[in-house]
Amino acid sequence: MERTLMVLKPDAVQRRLIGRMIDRLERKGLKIVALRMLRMDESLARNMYAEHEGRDFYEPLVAFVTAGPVVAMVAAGYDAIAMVRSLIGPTFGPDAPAGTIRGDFGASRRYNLIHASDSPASAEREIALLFRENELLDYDLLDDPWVYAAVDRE
Ligand code: FUP
Repeated sequence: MERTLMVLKPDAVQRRLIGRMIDRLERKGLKIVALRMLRMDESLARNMYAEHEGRDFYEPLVAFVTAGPVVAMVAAGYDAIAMVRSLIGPTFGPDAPAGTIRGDFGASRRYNLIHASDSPASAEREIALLFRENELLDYDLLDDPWVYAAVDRE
């Protein structure tokens, strides 16, 4: 199983969307293995988005994600990284198709509601930034045998 990090950003918290966003991940079949609410400080935000340092949107992005509480979570599932990326949709609401989180809830080119890891390497790095290994829970969900068939587990 793959693990991926998601951050429900300050606009999602302020707009009372976190329940509906988590619901979409759960009903897809993803298993939440860690979840906590926090206020990102500047150094955590800069570190999380280090690959964008120097870009014109970097400072506004850091200001945005530190502007209020966020919900950080780790989900596990087969192919979880790609699956979550397709659930959240393209970076900005105006471009994101209906049916995706950003497409259904977002209308901004700055406030884009959710972050999700885009590769196994970034998932590993980002999970370590926000959670300790012993905070990632290892447990079974009773419906897993009906969420995934044998072919999905190969
Ligand atoms: P995504 O992976 O879809 O979250 O998007 P990127 O990794 O390309 O960008 C990371 C964050 O930078 C996005 F959430 C939003 C922000 N960003 C901008 O504000 N302007 C841009 O032109 C590109 C990204």
